[in-house]
Amino acid sequence: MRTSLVLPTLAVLATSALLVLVAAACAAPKQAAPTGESSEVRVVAREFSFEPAMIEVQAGRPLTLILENQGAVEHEIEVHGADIHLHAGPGQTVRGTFTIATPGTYEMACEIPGHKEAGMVGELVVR
Ligand SMILES: [Cu+2]
Repeated sequence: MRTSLVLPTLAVLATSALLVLVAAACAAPKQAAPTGESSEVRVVAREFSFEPAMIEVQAGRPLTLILENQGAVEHEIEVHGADIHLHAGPGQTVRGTFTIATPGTYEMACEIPGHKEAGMVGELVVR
């Protein structure tokens, strides 16, 4: 007669244990962002500007630069002093990941003839 009592008790215990596990999983804090996480910056190019015209990033950290060309002609981003160059045809979006080790203020410009002079310049600030 004892088994008829023991079995339901075990079933209840097992269910409770499962509920505790599920609750613990739900309450677990969100995973912290790993160090060295890349940052993503989107720059919109059109005739004849960059938006934003100033980008701020952290030295030694991967930067994914997205160039979205909303203009009617091709545009590019070249960062002088850093090995960054992206080129996008009209309506195109291109991306590249770069890491700049040295803090400083770098000039970025569209090097399509005449575009820089027309206002396609900006600054990349590395801190
Ligand atoms: Cu341009």
